[in-house]
Amino acid sequence: MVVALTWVGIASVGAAAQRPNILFIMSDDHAAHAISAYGSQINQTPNLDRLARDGVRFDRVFCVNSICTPSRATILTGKYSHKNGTPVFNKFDGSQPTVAKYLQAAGYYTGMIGKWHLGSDPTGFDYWTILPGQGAYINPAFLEPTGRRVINGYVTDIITDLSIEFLKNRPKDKPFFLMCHHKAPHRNWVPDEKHKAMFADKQIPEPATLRDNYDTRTDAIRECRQKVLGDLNPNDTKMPPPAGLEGDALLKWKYQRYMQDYLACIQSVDDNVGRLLNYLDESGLSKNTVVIYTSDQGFFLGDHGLYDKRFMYEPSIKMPFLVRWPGVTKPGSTQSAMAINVDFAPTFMDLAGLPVPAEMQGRSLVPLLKGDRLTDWRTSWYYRYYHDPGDHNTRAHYGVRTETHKLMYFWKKGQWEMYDLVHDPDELHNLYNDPAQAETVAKLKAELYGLKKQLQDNDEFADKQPPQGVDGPFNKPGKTRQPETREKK
Ligand SMILES: [Ca+2]
Repeated sequence: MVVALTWVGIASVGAAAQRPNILFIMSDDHAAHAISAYGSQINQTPNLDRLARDGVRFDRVFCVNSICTPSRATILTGKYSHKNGTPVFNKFDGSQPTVAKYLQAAGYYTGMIGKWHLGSDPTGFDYWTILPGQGAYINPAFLEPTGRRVINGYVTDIITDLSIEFLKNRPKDKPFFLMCHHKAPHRNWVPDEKHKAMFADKQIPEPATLRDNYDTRTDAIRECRQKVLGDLNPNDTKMPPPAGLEGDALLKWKYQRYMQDYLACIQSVDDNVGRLLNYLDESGLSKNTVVIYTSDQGFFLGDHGLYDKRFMYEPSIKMPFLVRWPGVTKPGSTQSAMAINVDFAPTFMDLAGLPVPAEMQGRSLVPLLKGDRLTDWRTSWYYRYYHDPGDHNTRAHYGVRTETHKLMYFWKKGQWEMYDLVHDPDELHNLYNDPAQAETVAKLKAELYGLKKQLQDNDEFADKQPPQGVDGPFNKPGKTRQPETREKK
C-alpha cells in the first residue's frame, strides 16, 4: 500500500514537471510595427527581439474586437464577445468558465498581475493584484483580495517587480501560469524620466498614410474622432502646441509629441521584458517556460491619420505575438498562418495537456508552435466591433478577413468597404462599388455570413449594449495601506 502510494506520488510529480510553465506577457495597445523584430522603422526593442530570435514570430495574429476589455474577455474565455457577454466596456461575468480556472483546477499555480480592466474581480487565480480600471502610470494603486495598496514608482517597473516576486514565492511543486499585463503604452502615454529623455529630441519617421484623404472610403473613417490632427488634446501632448501652428505643421508637431511619448513607454516595456527574461535565466526557469509576448490589440501610429484602434484596418487588428518555447519553437522562425485572440485560451489548455472545451471557439496554436504544416487551418476569420459611438465616434462594424481580402460592413450605416490586401496592403482603395469586383464581393459576403452563423452570432448586442462597468469608482472595501516604495530588484 505504502509502495503503491509512493509510486503514484512520483508519477504525478513526474507528469507535473513535464508540463511547461506559461508566462504570458501582454501590453496594452502595443502595435507590432513598433517592435524592431517586426521591422519597425521607428524604434528598437532589443529584448522583444531576443524573444523573436530565440523563438517564433507570428506575423498574422488578429484581435476579433479591437478594444481593451473585449479582447481580454476573449483571451480568458476562448470565445467571441457575443458568447462571453463582454462586447464593450461592460463588466465581465467572472462566474463563467475561463482558462485560468481550467489550469488552476488542473494543478497550475495561477497569477494575474497588472492591468485587468474587466470590472469584476479576477476568478481562477491563486494570486492576483490588478490596477483599478485603466490604472495610473505613476505611483499606481493596486486592488488585491485583501484590499487596495498604492506602490510608489513607475507602473511598468512595478508590474515586473511583482511578477518576479510571484515567480520567487510560487509553490515549486506546481507549474505556473502567469498573466503579466502591462498598462503601457496605453493613452495618455506617460513615460518615466529615463525613457522620456531618450525620445525627447528624436524625430520619428512619419507613416506613409499619415495624410490619407479617405478617398473611396465610407463615412466611418471621416466621422471617427481618433485623428492625430483633430483629436489629440493637450492632455495627450502634455503641452499646448506652439503658438501659430496650424494645418500640416500642427499635424507634424502632434505626431511627434504622440510618438515620442508612446515609444518611450514601449522602451520601458522592452527593458522590463528583458528583466523578466533575465530572471527566468538566473532561476533556471527558462528551459521549461513558454514565454509569450503580445498586446491586447494593435494601434494606429498615425496610419490613416489616426491613433487608437477599434477599426478592422490592419494596424488596429494586428497583434504582436512572439513565442519562445525552448526545444520546441525553432529559433528565429516565423509563422504566417492566420491566428486570432480566440485561439489563446485553447493554446494554454493544450500547453497544459488539457483537452480544449467544446464551447471554446478558437483552435490551439501548439501545432503551429511546433512548426507543423497544417492543411486544414482557417483561411478566413470573423470580426465584430460594437462600441458606437463610444469614446471616439467609431462606427460599429463586422467583417471578414481572408488571406487576400477584407470585407467590412458598418451595419448602422448600411455601408460597405472591401479591400484587396495583396495589391493594396495599406487599404487605401475601397473596391466595394467596383463592378469588376462584384464576384469577389459576393464570395466574401457568403463567407462572412457563413462564419457569423457558424459562430452563432445572432446580433445579440447589435442594437443594445450593456452599460459601462470597468472604469471606477473602485472604493473596494478593506483597508488602504500606506504607499510603499519597493527597492529596484
Ligand atoms: Ca488596449
